[in-house]
Amino acid sequence: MQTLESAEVAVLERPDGLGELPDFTSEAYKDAYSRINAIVIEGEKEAYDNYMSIGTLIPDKADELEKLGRMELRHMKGFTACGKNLGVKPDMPFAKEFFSSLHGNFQAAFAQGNLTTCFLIQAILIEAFAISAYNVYIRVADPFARKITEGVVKDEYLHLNYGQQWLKANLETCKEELIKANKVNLPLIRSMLDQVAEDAKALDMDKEELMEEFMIAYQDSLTEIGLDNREIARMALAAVV
Ligand code: PL3
Ligand code: FE2
Ligand code: FE2
Repeated sequence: MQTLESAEVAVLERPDGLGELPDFTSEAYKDAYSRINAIVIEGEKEAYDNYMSIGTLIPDKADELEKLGRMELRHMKGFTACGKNLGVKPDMPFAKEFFSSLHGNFQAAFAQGNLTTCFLIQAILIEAFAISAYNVYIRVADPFARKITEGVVKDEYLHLNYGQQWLKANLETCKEELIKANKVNLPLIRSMLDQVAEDAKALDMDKEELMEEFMIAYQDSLTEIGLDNREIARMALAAVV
């Protein structure tokens, strides 16, 4: 596949009119992209596995969950193409390590049949993290990746919504577990964001913007699930204390 070379690339404007897009051919950009691209590919692959796992715990919803899972595989392929298009090799061992704590917590919850924690980790925390990252990335991505990411982020809202609906329908019995699982796992998302911030910056993605987008998706989803403002504030505080 043909890759981009500096000489061929004209300076492009951001779609939001806030200046120029980064130089997608620079070594600094490609180096950071090798880790970010791997994180996204690994995240989509694990999302597929997680929805398939959740499906085994709710047999009458297994078909729906498999549909969500298959969307994640499409996302994975899309982001793989984005890396190829820039001539970048994704650093997959880095990405596996990046997800290992959260992955371990999902696996432990799944082994105990703890659907509340599984849905919180995959459908709320990971999807809100993905939504925040993709929304910010769309503003600074190369045109090829922007198109792909715009399609993906629409699906991620469906996934967030799916988790919300399940937690909402079961809130009476799962609220305590939800709050407990959030206390353990939201700090992991926070530290993942801290770890990725420098590489994200090299792609012109601002950390505060990422946090802002995350908080919007996260708090909206807790509201939708049926928690009140005080409960949401308490839960969100787990990210800072
Ligand atoms: C589930 O649908 C998706 C799981 C992926 C989570 C990825 C989080 C990404 C954080 C990295 C920030 C940069 C994003 C750039 C996008 C190519
Ligand atoms: Fe996805
Ligand atoms: Fe998703």
